[in-house]
Amino acid sequence: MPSHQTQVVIIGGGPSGLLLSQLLHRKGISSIVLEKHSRAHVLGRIRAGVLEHGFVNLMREAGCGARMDREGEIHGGFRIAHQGRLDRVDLAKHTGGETVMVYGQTEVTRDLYAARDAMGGVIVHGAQNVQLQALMGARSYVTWDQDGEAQRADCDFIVGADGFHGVSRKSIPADVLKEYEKVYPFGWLGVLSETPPVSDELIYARHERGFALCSLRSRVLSRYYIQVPLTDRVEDWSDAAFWNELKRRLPDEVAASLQTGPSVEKSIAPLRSFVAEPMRYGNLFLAGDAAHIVPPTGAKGLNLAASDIHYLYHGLLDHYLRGDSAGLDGYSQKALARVWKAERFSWWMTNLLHRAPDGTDTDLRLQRAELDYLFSSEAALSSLAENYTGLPY
Ligand code: RFL
Ligand code: PHB
Repeated sequence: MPSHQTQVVIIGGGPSGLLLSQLLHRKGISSIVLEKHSRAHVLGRIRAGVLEHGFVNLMREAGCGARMDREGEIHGGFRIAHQGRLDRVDLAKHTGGETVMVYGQTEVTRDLYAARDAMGGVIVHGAQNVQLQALMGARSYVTWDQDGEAQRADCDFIVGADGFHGVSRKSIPADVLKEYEKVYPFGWLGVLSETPPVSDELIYARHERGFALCSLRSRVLSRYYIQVPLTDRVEDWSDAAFWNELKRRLPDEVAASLQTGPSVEKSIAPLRSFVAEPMRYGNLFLAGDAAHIVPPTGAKGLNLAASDIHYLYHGLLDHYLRGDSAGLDGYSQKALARVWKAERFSWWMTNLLHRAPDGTDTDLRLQRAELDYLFSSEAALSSLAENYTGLPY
């Protein structure tokens, strides 16, 4: 069996895994990334669009920030449409100057792949049947099948960055792992279209017919979402039906200026809050979606992956460069403290803006009161802005 030696095996070639391998490589720490799918498949997924400054800084630190800084858009605010109003959340004003960057996860991943290639980073695509071994041993190893041939890599540590459906979390014994989960009774239908965005800033809309979101990737590429029942399938939604429903949920002046076009991607994502504890088991460290999922309303999924990677990267640096394992030992606790705060915020923002299928009139009035309070209180706006731009690492 071909056998490889490395310091860290990273399972999953999504943004978490690629970012960590890039950061480690620049400090002389070796890793192998094992990705189940092809590069084209990974880059075909349309996901996050809003980056916190912490993520932006980490990309720069990884030497991957040039195109993001050139092409990404700085957003100092966003809007919330509700009860016929279009209110603005001034992020910069309420945080003392913090902003977010609008730059798609697809582009982030593309930049990370380019950087890994330029440094000669090892990324194995099409790694099948990945198995994590000897997690409690002095050293661990990972086995997988590549083009029908069994492979093995020996390492000090394994990082499980293989997303929600990956194998890493499932390798932690059930009596050690505690999972917290809340599944929401609706999903998001998303459409990507090669049309100019309807607004310079994102618009989150709360409407009797359900939530809607107008987002963007660039001046010529827009991303829109509408809340749909979990029973809906993508095939149920023609482009025309999507645009029609989106317009009904937006303020008239916004709907009137919406430019529609053929969808270049259309998908439905379920909404879930999920946390697995602990995020470490022996030599295995979980990071990103492998350990936690947030509903996308607060735009926190990818950003939480970045704070995990930040803690893990510094823990590994301290271990390898200074022989100090305190960072690794404290990783799970430190990461989870930030994870739960982002879970809370994402849950709050989801409840604020969605129409629950079993919601009562009382729920509706409470939701309205929450929105009225938000836009009448500097303290409430500051809290929203602080969380949206990202809590400190
Ligand atoms: P990823 O991106 O899921 O990458 C994990 C990688 O691991 C691979 N993999 C395996 N590899 C080897 N062996 C196995 N057994 C494997 N199993 C899986 C997968 O092929 C994949 O390439 O996790 P990562 O890197 O932690 O990154 C997290 C982000 O992708 C995620 O948090 C966000 O995209 C979440 N999310 C959003 N976040 C935001 O901040 N804003 C958004 O607008 C937003 N929209 C979304 C989203 C997630 C979505 N999903 C998961 C369906 C929209 C969608 C539709
Ligand atoms: C997106 O552009 O895909 C996006 C933006 C903000 C969110 C969720 C998704 O809260």
